[in-house]
Amino acid sequence: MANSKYEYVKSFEVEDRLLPCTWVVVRIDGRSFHRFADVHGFEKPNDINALNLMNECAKAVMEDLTDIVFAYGVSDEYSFVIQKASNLYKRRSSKLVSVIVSLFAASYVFNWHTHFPDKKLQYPPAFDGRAVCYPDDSILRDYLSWRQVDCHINNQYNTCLWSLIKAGKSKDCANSELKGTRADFKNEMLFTQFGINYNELPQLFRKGSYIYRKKVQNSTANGTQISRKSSFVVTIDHGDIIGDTFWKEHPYILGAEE
Ligand code: DGT
Ligand code: MG
Ligand code: MG
Ligand code: MG
Ligand code: MG
Repeated sequence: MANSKYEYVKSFEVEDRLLPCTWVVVRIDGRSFHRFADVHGFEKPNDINALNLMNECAKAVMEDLTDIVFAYGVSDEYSFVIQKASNLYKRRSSKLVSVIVSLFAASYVFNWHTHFPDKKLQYPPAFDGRAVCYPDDSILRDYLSWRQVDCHINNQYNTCLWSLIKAGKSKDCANSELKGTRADFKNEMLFTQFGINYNELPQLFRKGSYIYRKKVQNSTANGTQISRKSSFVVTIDHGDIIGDTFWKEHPYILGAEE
């Protein structure tokens, strides 16, 4: 049925197609997770179960939306990188963001009980989301580095803060003790006062998590013939993504020739 008299209302819709041929990053972030973490008694500063749940949700999003080539997560946030050439939802920002955010939130509720078998979900969590275009690989790498540096700075600060609080200091007192201090001071404080070697804390806490489609070679023997095929396995890891090493080992993620 074409053209009812009501069709004109479509003209009120705004165009929100993201720039073509650019990396699209959709970042989602837990809404008021400060409160959510308190209500659900998350371990401070890092709750392994909560982080694993975030990772499982991000993996579910990546497995569903194959145009996502990489994801990086820390705390209550996750960034999803959609390949430059993608035409998913005609690159409409509102569609991409709403599908990713709702799939993530639904997965969070769906998978809650496997990570917190003894804790009842007290209320439905929500996530916000936004999409940003980055025009080239180097700026995309800088975006991801920005998030991983943020992870490090926050984790180092929070590790010190909660060590002081667990040792009996008030939150205000612990905050003022740390105010304006440098990284080496914080590492020294953790080591001398609390016997914590910062660099030996789990990579999950210090570096966050990334998910990518790892290329694996499968060899199958058929008589004397050996045929090799490669496939991609969605993989979670917690290493450094600021330096070149990871990207040189997996050049296919950003689409460069091997
Ligand atoms: P927003 O994002 O503006 O709605 O507000 P929040 O409260 O979500 O603030 P945000 O996203 O800047 O900070 C994340 C909060 O989530 C932070 O206050 C502490 C909480 N959080 C995230 N991961 C953990 C965790 O593993 N353990 C604990 N205890 N809290 C966590
Ligand atoms: Mg926020
Ligand atoms: Mg948040
Ligand atoms: Mg956050
Ligand atoms: Mg529809």
